[in-house]
Amino acid sequence: MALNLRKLSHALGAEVCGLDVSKPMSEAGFGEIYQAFLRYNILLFRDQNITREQHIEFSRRFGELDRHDALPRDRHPRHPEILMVTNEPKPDGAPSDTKYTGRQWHSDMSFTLVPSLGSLLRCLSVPEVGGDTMFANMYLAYETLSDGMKRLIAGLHGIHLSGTRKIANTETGVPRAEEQRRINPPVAQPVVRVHPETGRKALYIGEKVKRFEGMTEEESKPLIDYLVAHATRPEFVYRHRWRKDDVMVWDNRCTMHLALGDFDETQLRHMERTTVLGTPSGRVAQGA
Ligand SMILES: O=C(O)CCC(=O)C(=O)O
Repeated sequence: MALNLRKLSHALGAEVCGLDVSKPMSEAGFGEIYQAFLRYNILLFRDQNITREQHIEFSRRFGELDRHDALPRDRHPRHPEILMVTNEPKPDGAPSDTKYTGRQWHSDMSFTLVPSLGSLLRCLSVPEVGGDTMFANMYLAYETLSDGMKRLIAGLHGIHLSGTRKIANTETGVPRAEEQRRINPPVAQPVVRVHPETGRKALYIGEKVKRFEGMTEEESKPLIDYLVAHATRPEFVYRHRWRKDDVMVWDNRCTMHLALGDFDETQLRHMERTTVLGTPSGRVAQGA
């Protein structure tokens, strides 16, 4: 199978044109997709009118799926492999628990000891305008730092928090962020990660990083802010405008992403995500 690829931006991303992900695919055929995934870091498949089961089945080709025990409130009640990302209010009219998912630059599950290999997001409904997702190439972010900065961050670990959302659990009144941190204590991750498959170094940082291990928040903040601003310079970023039935897969080991909240909240934005388990990384943070 020769893949028909179209680049999405200079920094990262490719569209795989004319492929139906629900159709049977040989090992060799999927191997080509996986090589493109490693090369372009995000892949887009358009016009995938698929079921949840087909979404899960295709995702399993990338590896074992997370059942989202770290985010129990956000998963689909009958399909634990699917994480809801929706602003659709609950049947009683309360706001969706996942209304603000992804509103900070992050890499999925970085606040766990098994951060994700990759995520596959399926678009079921988008607002008339806005609600795009931005992706940043963290290889380029690392490689374009000065040698001095590379030396400075080489041994650093960032403390990643699971939730910073202010929305409260409507049953208990406990803020979501507090609830999530009870399940997921803060985790220290290396600021520079070696991609386990490509061997390339990538910056592993984001807006869920509270401070560096062994340093105060005050001391850490300027450097965290600098690294996030550097990594999200326009030349390292792709901005995706969603269409219904888009499926996007991204490599969490060398990208980070941000869901933009720039749309009319009365309009439905409904996405569903599967999360592929990665390799162990990091350690539970001490004294966080
Ligand atoms: O809704 C989006 O565009 C991205 C969601 C997100 O950040 C995530 O699933 O981690």
